[in-house]
Amino acid sequence: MGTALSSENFLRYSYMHISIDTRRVRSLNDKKIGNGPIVYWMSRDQRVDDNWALLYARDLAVEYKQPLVVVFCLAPNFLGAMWRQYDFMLKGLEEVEQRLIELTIPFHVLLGNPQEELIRFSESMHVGAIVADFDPLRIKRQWREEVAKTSSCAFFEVDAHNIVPCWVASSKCEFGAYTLRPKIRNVLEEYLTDFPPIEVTKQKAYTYTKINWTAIRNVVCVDRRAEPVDWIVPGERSAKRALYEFFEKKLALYEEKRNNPNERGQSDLSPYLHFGHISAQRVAWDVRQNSFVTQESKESFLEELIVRRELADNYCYYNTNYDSFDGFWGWAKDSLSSHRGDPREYTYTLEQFEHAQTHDDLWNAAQREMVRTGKMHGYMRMYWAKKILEWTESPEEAITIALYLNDTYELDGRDPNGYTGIAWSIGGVHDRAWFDRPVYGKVRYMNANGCKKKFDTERYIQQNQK
Ligand code: FAD
Ligand code: FO1
Repeated sequence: MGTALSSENFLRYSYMHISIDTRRVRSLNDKKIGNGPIVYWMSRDQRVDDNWALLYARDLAVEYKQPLVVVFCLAPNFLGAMWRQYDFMLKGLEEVEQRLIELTIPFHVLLGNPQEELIRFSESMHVGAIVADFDPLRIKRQWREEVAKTSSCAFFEVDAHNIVPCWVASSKCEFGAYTLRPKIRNVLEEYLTDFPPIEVTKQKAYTYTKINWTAIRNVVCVDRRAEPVDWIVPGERSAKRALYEFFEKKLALYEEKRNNPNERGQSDLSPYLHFGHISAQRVAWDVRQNSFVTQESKESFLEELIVRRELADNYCYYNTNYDSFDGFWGWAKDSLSSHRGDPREYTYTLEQFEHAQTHDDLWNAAQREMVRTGKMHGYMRMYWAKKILEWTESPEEAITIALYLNDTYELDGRDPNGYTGIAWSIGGVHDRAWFDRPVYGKVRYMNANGCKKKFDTERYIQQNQK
């Protein structure tokens, strides 16, 4: 578990020109900053602008008069990601490289296991300190803890993803949005600020060999069950364009349209937020500055962007069982277990789900939308996951199938939002108990009639025939 900068550390750095709020920073080992380059280990926040981790590494480099270097450790097979997600991510990283060349900041992509590759790299370069960005996922925590323990230099973690740093917002797993919201609101004004520009003095001894992206593409997971999609362009520049397009065309009607799968009323920012091509703080800051939209439209969007998203990080950070039945609250585990023996009117195999071969046209349409576009509409994700609970033999099987399909086809998959969305749908996490019913127990039930009352389901089915 990281520690906030100790008072001694804080004092040691307090004279530094720090452009970030040091409550975003935690030291993960007790090593001193050595006499060598400062490395930003980019992982979750794959962007140059509006990146608190990069800004902190820059501050250290300036203070210690050391070169600044950015490193990305590329895992050839990350949590079952498909070519769809790798293609999106690698194109975004190519743009990161172009931006870093303009700033004369060397960029290295290390292939393989970070615990080995990053250690090897930092030893060969006699690195003075490593700055990592925060990510609550188990695999990332293992990576960071392993490197922090093994490395001979100082190791810091910066929450560059959340507006209110995860460990500041709350020190425990929250029951729901209603318990986290006031904690975020209490400190939001301290953290929801604009960003300083990432200016660096041209690094004198800068020599750089461009990365061979073709060679890299040839060694990562090329499982093509999920092909790249063409409706969204990866990278920092396109993410900013998408944000301003959302402002112009959709933010004003977000509250009204966001839950209608026949309208494209959502922002479509989740792939960019997932890969860190844009900062949620940038989005929130610019929404706030936007004077063309009513306050309630802004509030409705900021509730999802800030409270719901940070609640997901809270769930994954403070609940190590975030991707399993054991992570559910007690009432849900008891209730679902008491209905294990209930007869299921329909049951389907993973293949039948994956190929949209259920009896339910609406569910099949949602599955096809996800496979075809890499982004199922947010409202349909709830219905989609709940029906997997209804049509499998156990909640454990339901979670396994939902996670597999979500993370195989969604561009924004393998994200705390996904683990938490599935835990909400199948295990009632962050939701309340409802009246008891077969199979679901007290977990909220959803059915096609409920959808019909909300939107034209026939039209959605027609739009997603293939
Ligand atoms: P908008 O409505 O424009 O919202 C803007 C941003 O707010 C989103 O990008 C997201 O960061 C945040 N947000 C919105 N709704 C939620 C929510 N319910 N929970 C957490 N954050 C939210 N989101 C993912 O990023 N990856 C996933 O793999 C994922 N899987 C999900 C699975 C299920 C079963 C459910 C119920 C939800 C899942 N979500 C997931 C959450 C949500 O559906 C998506 O974040 C949203 O649909 C993304 O589209 P958007 O960016 O256009 O959303
Ligand atoms: N993060 C990395 O640091 N290295 C990777 O090779 C990597 C691959 C990857 C592939 C698909 C995907 O959806 C995410 C991937 N990530 C990788 C993690 C990503 O950057 C996000 O940090 C987390 O998934 C969100 O918490």
